[in-house]
Amino acid sequence: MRDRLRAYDPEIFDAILGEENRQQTELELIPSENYTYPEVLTALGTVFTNKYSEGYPGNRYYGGQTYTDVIERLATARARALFGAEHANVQALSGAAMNQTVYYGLLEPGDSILAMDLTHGGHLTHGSPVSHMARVFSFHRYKADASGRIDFDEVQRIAEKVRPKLVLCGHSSFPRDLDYAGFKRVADAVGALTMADVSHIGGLIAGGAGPNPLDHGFDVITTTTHKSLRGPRGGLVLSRAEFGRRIDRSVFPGLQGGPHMHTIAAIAVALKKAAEPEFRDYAARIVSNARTLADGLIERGAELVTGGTDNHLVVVDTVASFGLEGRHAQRLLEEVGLATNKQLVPDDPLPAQRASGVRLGTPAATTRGMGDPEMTAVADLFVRALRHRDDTGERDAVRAEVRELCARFPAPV
Ligand code: DSN
Repeated sequence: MRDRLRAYDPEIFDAILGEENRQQTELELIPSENYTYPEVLTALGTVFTNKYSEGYPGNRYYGGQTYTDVIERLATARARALFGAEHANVQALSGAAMNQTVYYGLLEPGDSILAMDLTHGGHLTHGSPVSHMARVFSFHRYKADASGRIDFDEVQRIAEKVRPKLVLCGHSSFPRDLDYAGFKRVADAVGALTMADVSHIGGLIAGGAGPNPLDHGFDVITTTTHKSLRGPRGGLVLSRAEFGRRIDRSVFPGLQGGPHMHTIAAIAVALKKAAEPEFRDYAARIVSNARTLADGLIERGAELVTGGTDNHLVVVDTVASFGLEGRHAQRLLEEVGLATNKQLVPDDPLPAQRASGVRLGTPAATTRGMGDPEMTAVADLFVRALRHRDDTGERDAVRAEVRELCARFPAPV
């Protein structure tokens, strides 16, 4: 099959080879990225991409659904079992659609949503002013303190003022565990629903390495499937049974058309993998690797947002640590083979395209089999790359060490 593509479209084929080589020879430290399983890639590249399946198993708009129903039933059953959810929808095309379906399904336009401040780790789809969601719903914000603790008396004061219909927690750049019971108490006090977007930490929850909001009575959790879960790009909406029908109708016909059944087949495979005992070990190693990486960075003088991590990521304040804007740090790191991304820090005075920090995460490095010694080495390489940015010899040495580390721990690409 690859030979046919190579012969027919060498430009695309060469770009695929180039990307495979980049993923193999660079160290992926972007916390939202990972290497999926070969079995998932196989399921993705199948004839299910040919099929339209609007609707849900047993109730579709088109015929020919014998096998699509098989995979969607398996995917939803596996998702429910893995997260302990009463209802699962596996059709959301990815994270943004996934979160929109919850807002549209459970709320009315104009309703208030209480969500985390974006510079403190909240996400674009949690009502960033540049998103369409901010034109439809009224978002209000809470923050964490410098250690990452959330003051729930303050959250409650805000909630009493803005009377949210939904209390939303979750993050794309917050290195600490959240106190889900605290959010639930606030929501109950003002009669709001609760939603946690656990996209980054879905794999940690599935593997028992992080708290599960559903254990604290949350109404809905959402997670993308391609981050710590190691699946294909997609989204899960997991909820209490009473919201299942509203969520399903919100996904289809509310927001989306035909589900991507090849993706759903691949999600089902990833969920089967995540239920295996080895995945618990993997999830635990993601967290222990992040702690070792954080310790190594702190020992070398880097300043971390909240001073450390409980999960899979760390945020380095590169302005405070190295006198470098995040965008410049990202470029310098990429030049030596360390893939990171610039990141706002709490109350960042810089815009997102410049940012005062970078975000690092351990899911992909852990997939490569790296452990504590390698995380300490990565902390060292990271600091040397930024501190000795004007020293060509040192930067060449760092680049060579990154390549050697990647060669010793091959990525499954
Ligand atoms: N793009 C993902 C992330 O990097 O966190 C979520 O939007």
